[in-house]
Amino acid sequence: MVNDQQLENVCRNFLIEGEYLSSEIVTTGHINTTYVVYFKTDGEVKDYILQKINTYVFKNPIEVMDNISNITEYIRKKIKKVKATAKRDVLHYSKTAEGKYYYVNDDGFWRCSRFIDGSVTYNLTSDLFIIEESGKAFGEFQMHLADYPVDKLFIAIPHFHNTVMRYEAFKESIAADSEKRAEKVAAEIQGYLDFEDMATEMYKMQRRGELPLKVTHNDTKCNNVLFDAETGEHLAVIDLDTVMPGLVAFDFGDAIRFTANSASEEETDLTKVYLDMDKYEAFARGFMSKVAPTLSENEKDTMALGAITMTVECGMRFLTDYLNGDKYFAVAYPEHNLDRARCQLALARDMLKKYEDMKRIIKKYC
Ligand code: ADP
Ligand code: GN1
Ligand code: MG
Repeated sequence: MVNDQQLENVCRNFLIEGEYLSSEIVTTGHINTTYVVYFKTDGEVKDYILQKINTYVFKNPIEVMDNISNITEYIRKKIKKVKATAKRDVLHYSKTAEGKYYYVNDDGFWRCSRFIDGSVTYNLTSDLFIIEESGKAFGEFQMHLADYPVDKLFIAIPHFHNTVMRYEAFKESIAADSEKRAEKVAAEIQGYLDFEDMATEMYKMQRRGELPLKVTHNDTKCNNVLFDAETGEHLAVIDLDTVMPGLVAFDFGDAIRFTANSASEEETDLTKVYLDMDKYEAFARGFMSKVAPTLSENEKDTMALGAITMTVECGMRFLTDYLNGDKYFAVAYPEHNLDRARCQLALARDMLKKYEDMKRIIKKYC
């Protein structure tokens, strides 16, 4: 943890003026460390988001920031063609005196953006309007970047949604068993191994040329969209570190596993964990309203499989991290990653039961 003095110092390096008031830590994300900092300028309170990038996860943070500044600029230009201002629709990062979008000190690698006025995020919501809006937000995001020059994209985390490699890493962690935790979680390990054929199918289809790579977000949790606090309409899509070539259905699926879960990703009472079909349909309606016209038959047919794949992949990543000693995801207690892995497994199993219904709903919105 860094103190107020240190946070203020970082902000000054991003040329923020005025009187430093206070800060709060934001704990929704599992990767970066995020603070809201408040300043007073000309009698007005202004808030900023200050983030310390996790350089264990993002090994090339400078390239990641180049990506993000290029992407946000690209989206800003598109929005400005149809709207007077893009202020609340896309992130705006601050520069240092040297014109850089990052600042490095002994504490780490920092970036700073304007807090988007009147915005809120949700970790869990039953409001179907909000859920449909989040579908529209991620669908629109893909459409904005549909013609983005792919060769300009830096690959922040190679093989991010390569489920074949994710399974290999999982099996290596089981074999190494560095924390002596494997025996205790044998049932969960078997549960994930049972999904291997299904959860690696789409990656194999892509390799065979049956599914195209497009510019995707790759981390489509509901808390990576900002919503207008009053109207609930979607504003900016945030957390752009993982924008890379990927499968459309993986963006759909990752959102479903988070947003259409009846419970939160952290739920430990597994009787509360299931795929909520109303939430599923609301997200599908929003997302498909933006992307459906651009999809091939294979893409449409694998949308629901994308949800099962992302649920299995995410849960297996939590379990892998648990076996490795919790090095990747931030944890609040020793069994945290195991609890998260159990929650995703319960959800994946419920999706399997509802698979035909999930596919039927996609067809309805194609
Ligand atoms: P992480 O990679 O750790 O998930 P995020 O970039 O998603 O980090 O930020 C974490 C949280 O901080 C978000 O879920 C959101 O609540 C808040 N947040 C981030 N950027 C902004 C912003 N520009 N305006 C308002 N809230 C923001
Ligand atoms: C991480 O950064 P955050 O909390 O939005 C992770 C995602 C996982 C998610 C699970 C770069 O997302 O891949 O799906 O946790 N991001 C990275 O909650 O690994
Ligand atoms: Mg996030």
